[in-house]
Amino acid sequence: MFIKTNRNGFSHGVSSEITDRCVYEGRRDLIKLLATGVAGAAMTSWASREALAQTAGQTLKPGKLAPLAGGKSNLAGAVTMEKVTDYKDASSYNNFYEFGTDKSDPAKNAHALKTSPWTVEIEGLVKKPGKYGLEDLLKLSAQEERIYRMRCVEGWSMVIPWVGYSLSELIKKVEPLGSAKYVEFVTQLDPKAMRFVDSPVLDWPYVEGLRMDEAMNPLTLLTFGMYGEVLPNQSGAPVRLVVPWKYGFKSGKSIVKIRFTDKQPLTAWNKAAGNEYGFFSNVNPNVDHPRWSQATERRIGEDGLFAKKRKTLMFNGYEAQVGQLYAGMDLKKFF
Ligand SMILES: Nc1nc2c(c(=O)[nH]1)N[C@H]1C(S)=C(S)[C@@H](COP(=O)(O)O)O[C@H]1N2
Ligand SMILES: [Mo]
Repeated sequence: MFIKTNRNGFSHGVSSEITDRCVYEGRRDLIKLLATGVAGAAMTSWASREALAQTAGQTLKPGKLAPLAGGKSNLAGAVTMEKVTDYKDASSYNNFYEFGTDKSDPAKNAHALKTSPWTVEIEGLVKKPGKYGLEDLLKLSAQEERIYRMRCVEGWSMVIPWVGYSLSELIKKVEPLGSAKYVEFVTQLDPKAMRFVDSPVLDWPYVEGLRMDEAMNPLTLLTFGMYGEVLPNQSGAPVRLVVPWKYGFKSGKSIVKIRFTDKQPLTAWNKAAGNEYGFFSNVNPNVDHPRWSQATERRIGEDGLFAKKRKTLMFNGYEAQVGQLYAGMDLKKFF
């Protein structure tokens, strides 16, 4: 099945739920005004009132972790006016199989992970390989808060304010060779802290990969925090990837190695069940998982009696930003 295309080669059917940048920046201004106590006068438009209600109830209520050093709140990239998922849900309903396969296991067990000191090794087809300390990575570029919609292959979704910067910033600094076509992400394997890694569910360490152009897309976020704080361990502390147009498993947690290669990386899920989890794994309502439909999703926090399932959006709603990466590709074949 091909994605619907227009004359430019890709569809611009953007969800009305995604707002443009100026609306969002308006929202940020409102928060600043709120801090100085003059918000009332500014609350004229529906959007502002919506934003205020949302922000007051959500983003200002993080967890109890340290604020993320250098984390800024200037929004960039695709943002959404959808209700931000409660911090409590985002930090207690997780997939991090190294700590158990139940959604509540990571929050219970991931505290055992030692996240400091932490280094990320850059290797492979790159001019500036080496070990980069977390502090160096944090300082490498200005961080931004970005609210991204996340979609898991199992059919649930969340809306989370992540803090980090485009992975492309790091990639540009380490100068990959022209022969580098893919980026492989290797995550932490610490059998003492990760009690589930003696199970054969996956071939540990958890490995993920992106094509170079996907890794360079500005939406791909090297992520250090969420809700303005450092990442809780269960969310992939101290550094993870967030690739919002792909199913959640492409967003590797607790990354220790970034390798530039000319071959498509063998990823953990691809090895475990290649017929179910393809390398691309773009969110696509038209391509079902062999065992279930991907046409709808359940937003975590909305699972009350009357909560409707939502229709899954092509590329998770980021089609305008990433659709051209796949122009001409048969997405049923390259799922
Ligand atoms: N190292 C590692 N990273 C991982 C996983 C994992 O099991 N181990 N699970 C993935 C899956 S399936 C999803 S849906 C997301 C979940 O991220 P969240 O818990 O922050 O929502 O993390 C991804 N990254
Ligand atoms: Mo997932």
